[in-house]
This record gives sequence, structure tokens and C-alpha cells, in this order.
Amino acid sequence: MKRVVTVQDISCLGKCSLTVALPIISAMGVETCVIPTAVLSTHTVFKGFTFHDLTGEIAPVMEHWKKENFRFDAIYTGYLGSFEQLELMKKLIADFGGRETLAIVDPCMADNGKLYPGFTQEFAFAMAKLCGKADIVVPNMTEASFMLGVPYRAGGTYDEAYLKKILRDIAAMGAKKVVLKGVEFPEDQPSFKNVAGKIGIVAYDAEKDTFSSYFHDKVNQNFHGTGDIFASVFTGAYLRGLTLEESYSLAADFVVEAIKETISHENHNWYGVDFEAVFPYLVKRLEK
Ligand code: PXL
Repeated sequence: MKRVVTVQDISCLGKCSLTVALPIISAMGVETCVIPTAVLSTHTVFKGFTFHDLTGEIAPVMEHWKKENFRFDAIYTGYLGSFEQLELMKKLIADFGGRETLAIVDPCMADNGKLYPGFTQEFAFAMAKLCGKADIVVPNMTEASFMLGVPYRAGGTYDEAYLKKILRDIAAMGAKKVVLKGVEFPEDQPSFKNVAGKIGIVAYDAEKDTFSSYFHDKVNQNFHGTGDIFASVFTGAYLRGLTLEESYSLAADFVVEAIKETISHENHNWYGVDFEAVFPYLVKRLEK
């Protein structure tokens, strides 16, 4: 069985970070070790959340694991709350990474043109340095723009040439593969056809200098935690041996299924999606 270590916070209620990564990756048949970075009563979109920092535990956990000679097939980092945690993640990748260990970094810190509460442009540049140590990074357009220090351009306002430059510039920071989420073109592009009115993923493989993509119908509702669900399914799928394209397509499809399930209930909650109800879909797709 493949084994991943994922590092992110525990938002006790909120359906994001570790409370989605652990069930999803485990359900995909991959052993999921965790390093919790903090305990929050909820994610930071709620008002009045409590916060208990666990940064001091990270190095001791890593030291113990080194003594035990544990190995991981992948390291997957998500929401990180401080510069110190970014440095610790570089050390985690340096100490446990290598040819047999994939480093996946989700630079989870922004969406819809804005940084999440508590984050700064300086943090985004520091996150870009962590992304430079990764094999695969999975930013959305907002995160990519902040990491590059360029103005955010909303979906549908850019063309293929602009998008390809963003992907190449992110890869130039060091990552081998860039999986960019939430891409929307206003109309068909030279290499991306049948994309008008759709949303999708464009990925860049820097070693091969090739682009690939997956576009699907847009569901007009934004939910919190879907980026974490995407990164978790992507990680699980890739470790289960799916190709890069198959992995991000499955991740996107699963997020859409979870959103559709959520909005099919009249009094659905606003803070996260009902991914728990669509696990059968995920498992069936993996069996194919
Ligand atoms: O879903 C990303 C995320 C994870 N963890 C915490 C968050 C957020 C987004 O705001 O606040 C604590």
C-alpha cells in the first residue's frame, strides 16, 4: 500500500484541510499519515474561530520519524499558517523527499482574487519558494498570480498565451509539473477547443514542455474546501497509478459531483460540500 504524509491544519468543523484529506485519501486505498499544523475550532471564514498553533510539534515528529527510518511515497502539504511552517516543509521535503517520494504542494492561501484572512503578499512569495521544491504544485489562478506578483485576472479575461506564460513562470520557480485550477477562457483558443462557458484545469509538464487540459461544465456556486478536496483526490489518484491527466480530471469530476450533491438538498450548509455522500462515485471511478 502506498503511503502519504499530509501536513495541514485541523479545522474541527468546516470540511477542509485534514478533515477532508484524511478520509478522502484513505478511502482511495492509500495510507494517510498526518502532521497537524494547528487546531482551529472552524476554518477562518467563520467569525470568532479559536486557534492553537502546533508548529512546535512538527520538528519533533519529523525527528522521531527519521530515527524510525519511515519512508513516504508522497508528501502533500496544504494550508500552512506561518513562515516558520514553510521552512519546516522545506526541511520535510529535504529530509524525506527524493526520487521515490513525490512532493505535492497546494499553495492554499487565496481564492477569487483575494488572500485568505491573515495572509500577505510577502507570505505568497515565501510560498512560491516552497512550491519551487515540489514535484507537482496545484495552485488556483489567484494563488498563481500572488506567487508571481502579477495582478489577478478573473476567469474569462485572458487568453491562451497569457495562461501559458503563467504556467511556465510558476514552473520556472522549480516545480516539475504545474496543475492550474479554475481556468476559464472567453472563447476557443488555438490549443484549447470547446471551452467557452466551461471551467477547467490546464497543466504544464516542464520536463516535457507540454500542456494538457480538462474542461467541464461550470456549476455556478462557490464552496469552501473544494480546493482541498481537489488536491486530496489528485494525490490519491496519482499514487494509485493514474496518469497526471487522469488524476486531475478525476479530482475535478469528484468536486463537481460533491457540489451537485450538496446543492440538491434545500437546506444545505454553506461552509463546505457533502463529499461524504459521493464516495461511491470516487471508488467506482478508481476501479475502472
Ligand atoms: O480550505 C482552505 C483552508 C484550510 N484551513 C483553514 C482555512 C482555509 C481557508 O480559509 O481557513 C484554517
